[in-house]
Amino acid sequence: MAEARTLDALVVGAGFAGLYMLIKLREDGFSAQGVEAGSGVGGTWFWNRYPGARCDIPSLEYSYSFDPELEQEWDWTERYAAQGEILSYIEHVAAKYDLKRSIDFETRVTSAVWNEETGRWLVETDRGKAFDVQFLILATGALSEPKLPDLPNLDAFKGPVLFTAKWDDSVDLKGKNICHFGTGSSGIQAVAAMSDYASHLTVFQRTPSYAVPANNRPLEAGEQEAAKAHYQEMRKVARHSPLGFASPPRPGKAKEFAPKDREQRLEEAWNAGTTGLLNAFEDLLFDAESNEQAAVFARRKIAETVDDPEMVRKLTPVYPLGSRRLCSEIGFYEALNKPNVELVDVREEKVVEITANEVVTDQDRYPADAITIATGFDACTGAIKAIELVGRDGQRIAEEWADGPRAYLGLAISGFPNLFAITGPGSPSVLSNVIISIEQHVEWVARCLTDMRESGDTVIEADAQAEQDWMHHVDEVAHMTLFPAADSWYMGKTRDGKQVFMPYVGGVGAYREKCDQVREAGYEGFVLSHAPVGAEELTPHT
Ligand code: FAD
Ligand code: N01
Repeated sequence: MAEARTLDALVVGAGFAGLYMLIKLREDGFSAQGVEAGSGVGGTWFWNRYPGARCDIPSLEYSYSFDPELEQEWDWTERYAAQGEILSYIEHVAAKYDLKRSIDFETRVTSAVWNEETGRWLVETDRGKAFDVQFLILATGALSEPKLPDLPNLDAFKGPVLFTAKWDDSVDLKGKNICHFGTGSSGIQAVAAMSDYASHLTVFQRTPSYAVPANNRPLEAGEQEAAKAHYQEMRKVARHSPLGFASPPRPGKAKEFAPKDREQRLEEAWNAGTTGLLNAFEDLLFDAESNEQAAVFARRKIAETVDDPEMVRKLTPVYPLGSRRLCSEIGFYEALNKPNVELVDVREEKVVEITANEVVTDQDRYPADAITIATGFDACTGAIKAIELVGRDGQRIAEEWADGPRAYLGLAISGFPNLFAITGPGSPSVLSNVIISIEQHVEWVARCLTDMRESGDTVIEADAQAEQDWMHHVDEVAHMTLFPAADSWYMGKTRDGKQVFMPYVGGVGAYREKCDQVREAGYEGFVLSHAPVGAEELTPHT
């Protein structure tokens, strides 16, 4: 191993989170370096180049808010930006702030070990580079570690196998017979796009999604200018809203509306784009009866769009609307009406084997020139657990989190001092406009580091009891909603198969206030010390 480079901070990941963290650290005068497994910046938007990929939060909101000049100089072309445009935006930010010179690309952090003697992390990479840093900041993404499907004998397949989460856009799928797996947000977008050019497309679905038409369109003349004129007010509303959007849920409980009025409001919300539907009434994620009324509406929309009743049956979800991630679609249901597209429900028709050129089920054989896979991510914890992370007393993160993740405020982990997880488990992260949540975390961490520099504290660590109380609160709040009613990737699993809800559903605004209060109270629930000493000598700041 090469000699370790000494720095104040190492930032792992160069997506929206890592880039902003680097900007803040530089601005605040810390020596910092970024490390990124990919060959470029962008994170999600670098890797997920599959056809149809785009965001489902309006582009004017799914963008950084920290730099008013950036807000004014960047123009979006569509209401919901496509992957390529978001990547160009991130590239623009990296160039504007001259960030690439501070990032090691094509370099993966493989291990990080806390050194009790020095109060620092020794970080190693797959390129033989090492870093000796005071602070380790994991901007590794909540949706960056792909989950591979359990397809028997996939290695035997001779054609291309493409994963949406690591898409190789040099492979031409036009005119090909494609077998596709997975119908979550990524799969739905990819299926709609591929149906236009595949000679045949067989879609293997395990769990149907609720998908709402994106109603994407080019931004109209004057629309962007109007938003830019009051951008900061819009961002302020988003920062203090439940989900990080500029338009919060409409007041009123669905079940208390007369059927005709309820229907009208749902119709308006349906036509407003994906984020509109769950905002149609204030109680859709809390009240089973209200939710079912909206779910019946969404199921009827599927039945009205898809021609074949047998397909409608397979496509109709039975779990509460929004308890799994609501998807955004542009032509997905219409794609299933095309003569070149068929749908297989793998719960009814089990995949038993992949051969050199087919997918074989217990009922049929499906020829394939290519296989495409959108089976999701090891969400919220996967990228962190993939690092050999060793904290105090040899504690290993994979072992510590085997019964579900624990992190105080979703930011810091007891036993792992001077380490911060941007949008970690226990924070609003994936249940919000993620960029709003990223900015809040990055600014909090940067402030914490400057506070420590001023106070002379060199080590900060989450207090175990505060962490336990926080995770209890995360669980309690989740169980006040309908989220736990479905089996979804929001849930982590314990060793004995119990489910643990990972993101914080208490709201972006309330969470921000809590983090600010913690800081104002002298980092309540953290343990700070002036020197690299053993845990038993530290004084809790409670
Ligand atoms: P990422 O963008 O995931 O970046 C993390 C980076 O860390 C990756 O580049 C990865 O290579 C790198 N990394 C991880 N581990 C290591 C390691 N050990 N060593 C080196 N590098 C490492 N959110 C929304 O709010 N709205 C949307 O519309 C939306 N659309 C999405 C669409 C798709 C297809 C996906 C997958 C996610 C979407 N999300 C959306 C969530 C999205 O992930 C976040 O909005 C945001 O881009 C996350 O940024 P990040 O920097 O936190 O993480
Ligand atoms: O992943 P997913 P994703 N055969 O986990 C199924 C964001 N995002 O990449 O649930 C057939 O949602 C699996 O079934 P089950 C967004 O936050 C946003 O699509 O395990 N199917 C599931 O249905 C999103 O939620 C956008 O029973 C198999 C599906 O594959 C998150 O990223 C776009 C299977 C995976 O769905 C993840 O989305 C894209 C098998 N063997 C992503 N194994 C926007 O538009 C699993 N499945 C904003």
